[in-house]
Amino acid sequence: MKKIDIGKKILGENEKYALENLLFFTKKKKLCLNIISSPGSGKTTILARTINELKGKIKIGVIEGDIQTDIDAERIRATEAPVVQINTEGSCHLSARQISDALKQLPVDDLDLILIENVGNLVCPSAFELGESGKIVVLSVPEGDDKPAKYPTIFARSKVLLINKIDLLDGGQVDFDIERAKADARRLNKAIEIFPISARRGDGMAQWCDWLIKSVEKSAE
Ligand SMILES: Nc1nc2c(ncn2[C@@H]2O[C@H](COP(=O)(O)OP(=O)(O)OP(=O)(O)O)[C@@H](O)[C@H]2O)c(=O)[nH]1
Ligand SMILES: [Mg+2]
Repeated sequence: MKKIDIGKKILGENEKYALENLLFFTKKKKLCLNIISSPGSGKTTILARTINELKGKIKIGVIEGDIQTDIDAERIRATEAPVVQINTEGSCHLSARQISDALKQLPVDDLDLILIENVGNLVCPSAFELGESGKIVVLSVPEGDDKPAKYPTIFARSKVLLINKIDLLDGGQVDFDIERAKADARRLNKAIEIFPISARRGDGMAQWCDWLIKSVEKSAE
């Protein structure tokens, strides 16, 4: 009996669209970042705060990926940034084809930066390239400082690690050794940039936004 490797087939189709997306972003000189984390680590909160802090400096469009609902797109719409919601209907990650379709609904030529919020999951989205310029991994302190060691792939593949909810470290409500998380992430990925932030209170947002501005400028060269 002939064995069909379905996993390989899906990746093959995904890689074709990912390459098309990558060429699209390169040709248009746009930066596109794929934001990946566990559910609830603060991706949408970070996106909304980043958009508001960069108003007048960088024009940002957003692609929201969720299994169901347009709750996150509504939160982004409140910032007045253009946004497209994708519902994956059960799938634990976005696909490059979904991004290709969503791009047709965004005013890409008027944007400097496209931010993709992937489905909340630390594992599956790291295996599916979307054609993005880079991945951003978010780890929030209540999840524990051992996550880079336990889920290495996404930390090894990301350009930036945002350690979010550092406001919760005040008063010792949460045990999280920032130095341990940083050291483990750097062991996996020497080049990774790390920004400890609080999307709620604003700590570290200036450094993260500076990195975004510089990266957008580099893409536009
Ligand atoms: N204390 C604190 N809470 C935060 C911070 N950032 C986000 N939150 C809270 O964390 C919860 C989840 O935030 P979201 O932004 O919805 O997280 P998400 O990663 O987009 O979640 P999914 O899209 O469901 O994966 C919300 O109650 C936020 O208010 C932060 O910096 N500090
Ligand atoms: Mg979200």
